[in-house]
Order: sequence, then structure tokens, then C-alpha cells
Amino acid sequence: MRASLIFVRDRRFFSPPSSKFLRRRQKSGYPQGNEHYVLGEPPLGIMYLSSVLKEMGHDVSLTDQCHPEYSDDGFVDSLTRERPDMVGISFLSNMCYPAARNLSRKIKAALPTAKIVYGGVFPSINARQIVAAEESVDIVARGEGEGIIRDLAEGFDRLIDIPGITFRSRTGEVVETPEREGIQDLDSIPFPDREAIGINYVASLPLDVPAVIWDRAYTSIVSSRGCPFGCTYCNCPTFSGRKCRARSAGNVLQELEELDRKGYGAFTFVDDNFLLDPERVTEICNGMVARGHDFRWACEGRAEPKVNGVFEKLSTAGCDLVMFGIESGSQRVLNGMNKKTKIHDIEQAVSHAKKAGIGIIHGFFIVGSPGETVEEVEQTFAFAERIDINSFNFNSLTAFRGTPLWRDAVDRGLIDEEKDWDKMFPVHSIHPDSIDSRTLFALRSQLVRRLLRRKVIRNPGEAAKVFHRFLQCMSLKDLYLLLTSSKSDSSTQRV
Ligand code: B12
Repeated sequence: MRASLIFVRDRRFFSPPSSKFLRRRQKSGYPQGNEHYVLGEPPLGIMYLSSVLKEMGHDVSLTDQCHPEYSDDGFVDSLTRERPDMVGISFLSNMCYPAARNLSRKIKAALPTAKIVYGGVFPSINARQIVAAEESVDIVARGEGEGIIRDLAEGFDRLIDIPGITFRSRTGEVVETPEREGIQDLDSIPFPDREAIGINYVASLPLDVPAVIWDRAYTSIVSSRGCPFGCTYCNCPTFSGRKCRARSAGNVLQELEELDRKGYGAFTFVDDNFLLDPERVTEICNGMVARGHDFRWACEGRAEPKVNGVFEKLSTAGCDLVMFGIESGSQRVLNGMNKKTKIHDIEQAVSHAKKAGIGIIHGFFIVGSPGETVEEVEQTFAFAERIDINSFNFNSLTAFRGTPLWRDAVDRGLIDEEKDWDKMFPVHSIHPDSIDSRTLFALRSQLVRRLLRRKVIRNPGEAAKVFHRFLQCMSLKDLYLLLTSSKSDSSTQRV
């Protein structure tokens, strides 16, 4: 079989590197010869699928819409030459659905016989609606795709026998096959096919003005799938189940050895909750030190007591950025999100990470919960000021289909699911009990600027260290822009 796999992106989540970065590039550790640099996260999903298909002996081409020379028409032209049997279109969220739909319509028009298969978080959760509404889509893969793509590669004539897909029957009915069991032995999955995509990904923090954190050859790794917690706004449990499946530390270390051999110098663990099992994390860190790896890396996790003892290990093994899902400084609001974390525990975890010497500690916050008061928003900013984080995001609580928050809004008649299944709704725009949009935006940008000022005054040395770091690859103008801009529906600042 010949397959073409493409990752559809939202332009807000990648950007070209600065000229300052490109000037530095000669000196930094990037492999020579490939001149395409993008500040963005590599599409691990299609990279995994490509490895599975190549292992079966199939031909695969990989495309990422963030490639500097990418265009839909150019891509469709290449398909008319390549004539693939299957085109796999991968994307994460609602934001990319319109672009994916436009693309699949163009492909279907140019190659009516090629099977168009959607996959990823948003398609998985909305498979029935997509197949019912979108003629250009033949099949939607629900959940993890390694097993599904293996079955699809055997042929499209017995789709009914392939668990975990939704497709349109010959007579036009929407057919959903039974749920597919998650792969129990994640060590059995071949490592992602990272090089075929022809892009040098550059590690940057998701800020209003992207700031490069490492000018080293960069990639991402997923070492576990799923999260046992049930935060009301999160689709991870919906997508990958409440049971966390993890790769063995040995298997992760093998992949790190491969990355080292290939010249990668930095990576992010994009697990939903990398810190979930501190023993496994410790084993991975000890293994990295024992192998003399010199990576700079990042991970995300929950701020809870059981992780406090792991930060020394992380720091010794080169972890330079820890991103905590903190969300709020009000215990009442945290309970309302079913976050199952305590304000005191969060403070403890952040200070342990700081004392362990982790370079950047990033806090994700969410404002605009139903019933949240202006005083509680201020409490959240006061908390962010008090704890030792040196970068932060303040996103608006948003209802995504599949989450408890969405279901609650539908039950209250705030969302018409039939009509708006493909949309996402900032809660401040639909919920009578939340602070109205205008007040929330004004409050947030005023508090973000104050937080920034106070963080700099409270710890000028720390601020100077972080700014100096950014100025390696960022112009002074961009740094000024970063420190003064605050977008309407999310605000990301850094000190
Ligand atoms: C890393 C990440 C990001 C990165 C981007 C990653 C990238 N490569 O560009 C960044 C930080 C930029 C990001 C941004 C956002 N994200 Co995000 N992100 C994630 C995260 C943590 C991991 C994704 C990942 O790499 N998974 C690992 C790979 C291996 O899995 P995969 O891509 O899903 O692919 C597998 C399957 O889906 C399937 N598959 C995928 N494609 C295909 C195609 C075919 C043909 C087949 C057969 C199978 C298949 O097989 C693959 C292998 O098993 C997920 C959490 C999660 N558990 O999914 C949230 C998540 C996807 N993000 C989410 C959200 C909300 C966002 C934002 C909107 C947040 C915001 N407000 O800014 C933005 C939107 C970005 C966008 N472009 O759409 C939500 C999605 C919500 C939804 N739509 O329902 C998630 C689930 C997190 C959550 N808490 O709910 N994100």
C-alpha cells in the first residue's frame, strides 16, 4: 500500500524562527543540510503511524502543514503524482477542523479513489458527526491509531471487521465498529519516524511572542498514554482512557539513545501526566545520567506531594522546564474543576522544583469558571505571584465536546450539541454564572501586567536571567512585545 500522512495545523501554534536564531544556527547543534526550521511541536501521531506502516513494508510519505513551502494546492498536486491508496489526515483540536475539511475536499476532487482517513483527538471524539456531515471523509479512526492503521493497510474491503473506526457504508449509513482496546504493551510500538518529515522543529514556549528555549535539535516524546484524573475541562481521559498505560523506563531510554545517536539535543515529554509514577521517572532519570546523556528537556505534570522528591533527579538528568497544571489559586474553584489538588501541595511542589534547580517553572492557569468571582480571579493572580513560577499562561475555561464541562453545559441548555458539535465554547461567552467576557478580558490583562511587574521587582536577578536567555534567539523588540502584549482570550507572560 502507498500512504500519504499529513498533520493539519492551526497557524497560531507554530511560527518561523527569528533572523537572530537563524544567524546563531550555524553554531548550534542542528544537523546540517536541512534548512527548514519551525517553532512548533513535531506531529508524533503520524510519525508513529509511519513507523508502523514502514515496518510492514508499505510506502509512506509524511507532510506537516507548518513546512515553510507547504500549500494545499502543492500538496494535492504531489498526491496526483504519488497516487496513494490512502491519505491520512491528522489533527488535534476543533481549531484545525475547517482546514482539514477544506483539504480533504480538494483531495477527494483530485483523487476520488483514494481513501481519506481522519484521526486524532477531535476526530476521535466527533467521528459519527464528521462521517455524517462530511462527504470527503471515508473513515475516521477513533483513539490511538497504530493498530487501526495496521488493519487498514491490509485492505479496505472488510472495514466492518476493524474495531475502532467509523465509516460510511456503500448505502450511505454511518457505521461505527466496536471500541478498540488500548495497546497494553506500549513497548511493542516502533519508535516514531522523525526524520522523513524534513523539518527542524525548534523548542519554544507557547507565548504571545514565541521564545526559543533551546537552540538544539529538538523533538518530543510520549512515554505514557492516558490520565487517571477527571478534570472537568479535559479530554485526555475521554481520548486515551482513565487508565494510564506507560512504556517501561528501559524502552524510553532506548529511544533516548537513538535520539542521542541522531544528534538531538533537546526534547519534551508530551505525556498527559509524565510525573504520575515517580519511581518510573526516577528510573528514566538515573538511566539518562548513567548513559552520560546531555539533553535539555521538559515535561508536564500535576503539582502533588508524591512528586516533590523527584525534582532533584529531573534536574540532575538535564530537565530544564517543568510545566504544572495549576489552574487556580482558589481551592473552591479547583474543587469545582474536580482537579483533586490542594493549594498548599501546589505551593510545595513548585518550591521543591525551584530548589532542585529546574531552569524554568511554568504554570498553566484557567480563569472564567462558572461562579468564579472577581475576587477569586485576583486570588489566583496573587497565588501566581507568591509561588516560584517564572512563566505562566492564563487561558479562559473553554468547553470542548467530550468533556464533563461540555456535557454540563448541554444539560443546562447552554450548548445545542446537534448544531454546534464542532465548536468550542469559552465559558465566559455562554454561562450566566461566569464573569462576562469584557470584564474578564480587562481584568486578566490588567492583572497579568501587574503580575509581570511584581515578579520582576520581587526577583530582578531571576527575571534578568530568563530575559537574557530569551535574548539569545529573540530581538529586543520581540522581548518588549512579549512583555507588553496580552491577547484577548489567553494571556501568556514570562518573567
Ligand atoms: C502536545 C499537545 C499540544 C501541543 C501541540 C502538539 C503538536 N504536535 O502540534 C500544543 C501545546 C501546541 C497544543 C495546543 C493546543 N491544544 Co493540545 N495537546 C497536546 C497533547 C498533550 C499531546 C498530543 C500528542 O502529541 N499526542 C501523542 C500522539 C502520539 O498522539 P496523537 O497525535 O493523538 O496521534 C495518535 C492518535 O490520535 C491516532 N491518530 C492521529 N492522527 C491520525 C491519523 C490517522 C489516519 C489515523 C488512522 C490515526 C491517527 O494515532 C496516533 C498514534 O496513536 C494532547 C493530549 C492528548 N492526550 O492527546 C493535548 C490536546 C490534544 N490539546 C488540546 C487543546 C484544547 C489544545 C489547544 C486548543 C489549547 C489552547 N487553548 O491553546 C491548542 C490547539 C492546538 C491546535 N493546533 O489544534 C486538547 C484537545 C481538546 C479537544 N479538541 O477536544 C487535548 C486533548 C488536551 C486536553 N486537555 O483536553 N497541544
